[in-house]
This record gives sequence, C-alpha cells and structure tokens, in this order.
Amino acid sequence: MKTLRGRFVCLLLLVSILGIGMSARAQETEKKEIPLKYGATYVGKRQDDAMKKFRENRLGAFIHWGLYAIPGGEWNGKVYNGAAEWLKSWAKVPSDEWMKLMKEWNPKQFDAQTWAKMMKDMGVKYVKITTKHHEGFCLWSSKYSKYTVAHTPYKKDIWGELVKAFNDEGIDVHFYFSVMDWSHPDWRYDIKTAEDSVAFSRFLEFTDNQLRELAERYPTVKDFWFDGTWDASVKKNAWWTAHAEQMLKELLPGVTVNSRLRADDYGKRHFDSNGHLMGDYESGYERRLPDPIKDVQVTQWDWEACMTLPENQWGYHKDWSLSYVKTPVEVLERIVHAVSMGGNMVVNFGPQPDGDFRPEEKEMAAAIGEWMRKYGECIYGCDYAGLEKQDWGYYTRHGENVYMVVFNRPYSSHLIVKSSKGEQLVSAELLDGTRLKVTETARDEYHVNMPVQDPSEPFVIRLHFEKAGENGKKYREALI
Ligand code: FHN
Repeated sequence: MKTLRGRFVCLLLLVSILGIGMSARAQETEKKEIPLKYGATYVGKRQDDAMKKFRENRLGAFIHWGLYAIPGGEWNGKVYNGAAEWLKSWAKVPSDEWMKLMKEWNPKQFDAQTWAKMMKDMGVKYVKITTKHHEGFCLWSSKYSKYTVAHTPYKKDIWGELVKAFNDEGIDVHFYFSVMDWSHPDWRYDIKTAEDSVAFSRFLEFTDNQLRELAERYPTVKDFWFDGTWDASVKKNAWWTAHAEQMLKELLPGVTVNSRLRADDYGKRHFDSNGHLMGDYESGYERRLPDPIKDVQVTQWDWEACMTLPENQWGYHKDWSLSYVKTPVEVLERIVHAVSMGGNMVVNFGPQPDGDFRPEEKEMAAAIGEWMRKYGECIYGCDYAGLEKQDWGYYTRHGENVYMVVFNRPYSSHLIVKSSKGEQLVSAELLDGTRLKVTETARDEYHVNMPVQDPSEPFVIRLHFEKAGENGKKYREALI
C-alpha cells in the first residue's frame, strides 16, 4: 500500500509529465504555422461596416454579359451544350475572329434603369457584373484595350450607366473580373521559359492598370470578385495576388475581395498553407453548397456561393431545353440553405445580346421577389442559428429571432424543433403574428404545429427561445 506521501509524489510526477506533454504539443501546434509572405493578411471574420454590409446583404445577383451572348452557344451552325461564355474555347475560335463579334454589339433594348428595377424587385441587395470575362471583351471603355464597348456600334459606356442605375436603386455593385484573358498576347497558362516570365509580367502590369482604372473610374464599387485565377501562371505569381488585393484596398477603403484571387507562397488557393482564409470571403461554392450537417465549419468564416439557373450556363445560351432549369422553389431553397450556414447567395442571369432578359429569367426574378417581400425577414442580416438541422427545411437567425423556413410538410403536421441545451422554446408564430401550437415532447425537443391554412409555398415561422427555467420543463425534470 502506498503512503500518503508516496501518492502525492506520484501525482506530482503525473502532473509534470502531462504538463511537459501538453506544452510540447502546444509548441508543435505553434511550429505548424509556416511563415508565409503571401498568406492570409488577417485571421477571423472582418468586422468593419463594409464587411458587415456585405454579410447582411445576403442575396445578390450575378450578371454574365459579353460578346458570347451574340452567338448564344452556336458557332458555324453547331450548337455547343457547354457553358455559352466558353464557346470561343469549345469551338476553338481564334481571338481575332471572335472579336469580330464586336461589330454586332449593339444592344438596342439595353436600359440600365430597367435592369436595376428588375433586380430591386427581385430583392437583391447587390449585383455582381462581369467587367471582363475570359474572352477579354471589356464592358467599360478601358484605355488599355482595343476590345471594349467603346469600339462597338453601341459605343456607350454600359458600365457607367449600370453602376449609376444600380446605385440609384440602393443596390451595391460588385465587379466580376477575369484575370485570365484569352485576347491578350501576354496571357500564359504556365510559366515555363524566361520569355513566358517576361510576357506574364507585362500581362500583370496590364491587369494592374485595368484594375486601377476600374477602381478610380467607378469609386462606388463595393467588391472585386476575381475569376480565372486557377492556372499555374497565377499560382507561381502569388506575390501579385497579394499585391492586387492590397492595391484595391488602398484605392478603395472598405472594398471586399473574394478568396478566388489569392494564392500563397506554395500556390495554395483560397486558404493558405496554415489553413487561414485569404481574401475577405470564401468563394469556392459554385453551383454547389456545403452540406448542412457535415460542413458546419463554414460558419466560422464569411463565404458566398453562386449558382446558375440551368445546370451550367452563365452567359446567354439560346437553347435552355438542353439542360435542366431550376424552378423558383429550388432557387429559394438554395438561397435559404446558404444563409442558414452563414453564407451569401448570388443567382446568375445571362442577358440576351439585345440587352433584354429572357422571359424565364424575368419570371424567376419576379417569383423570388414576391417571396422575398413576404419572407425576406429570414434572409437579410440573418445567420447560422446553431440548431440541429431538421428535415422540414432550414433555420436562420437574426439576433434573438430564430426562423424556421419550411420547405417540406410532414404528414403528421408536426414540425420537430430541437433546442440547444439550456434553452427552451417558448413560442412559435407566423410572420403576421399568428401563433402556432408548441408542444414539448422530449428533453430539448418540441413539436410546432403546421398552420391551419397551409400557405402552399415555402413559408417562415419565427421562434422565441428563453433560457430554460425551473418551471414547465417536465421532460427535462423527468429525464435528469
Ligand atoms: O469559367 C467561369 C465561368 O464561366 C463562370 O464565370 C463562373 C462563375 O463563377 N466562374 C468560372 C468557373 O469557375
């Protein structure tokens, strides 16, 4: 039998062994942070007003418009089912031939106010528009390129008109910018020779000039969304991605930049080699969303997803019958899904070459808008609610208010809610204040009754929770 003293010595030994082990582990963790020159510039969510606004907006629209709208997926009589904005690549059209489309760029139906009104009615708080897509055609009259709207029969500065019209409606404008530029002789997919290196340096200087030009000419822009940055040439020039972000932030204090721009010293994209997000928000969720149960880690950073209405058409394609096209309810579900996990959702539109939107897109915008006018309370400014996902739909939260966005109706007419530990559900009501019956059915578990009159569309229930008290917790008491 050990003496008391012996036991004390053993305990001391154990504590010091554990202590040494823990501090070794702490050092190991510290060691794991690789020093990076071009990694994340800060860690954690940005909390300034501009970023808060970005986050609170939650719903945006994407607009892909360029020369590719003219052929609309068809070249020399052949219809290509791939993304219409990639037609130049599918049909292997040389740049000088492709740029002849500029002669046909005369969107007579284009009216910036009509676009802004349509987006306002849809309920979007921001619009991301392609300043320049991979083809290289610029929707603004860039002095650094001959491929711009200024050299088309239309001539006018589409960009200036759009920025003004959207801003007049209180809609933030975000600039989509493709770094990859198929029209530029100095663009390289990779840097393999000294000549590539020199050419690509010229290309980066040209890109800097264009970015500076956009920032200075349209200073109300709130965000730069980079694309076409996945190639080895950009990854081998990580310094430039960090520089471009910094340059824009110096030119436009408060501007936000997506993660897609960035690469670190080792060519890692979006998240640096230490696992920290680069740029202000993650932008890898394209036409897909994080799993609501397995991927809750996304709630730790800001992120934005984007989606097409057909399976994969961003620019105008004349034949939508070639792929599945989402219904308004499917689009709404994706919007809510994103917000329920602390993200933004951007819904894409591909205007016709005449400057009008196709009827299906107008109908979609109107349907989303109608829903947002009734239920937008569960979207704008909302975030992850921290509750266990249930099969009827998604939760969102705005401060004390928790919202259930119901997409699926159970035959039982009972919607299950599982509260967080230490919280009890005290009431459930529709947004017009109609109370719904709440029954406590097990520990931290409730049934909320479906409304007597089913709204026959995805609808919203507002929940109020309180700290669990002594009274009325029969299951809690019974089960403890
Ligand atoms: O290649 C582009 C595509 O055309 C479209 O612009 C999307 C939008 O997120 N981005 C690229 C593919 O990731």
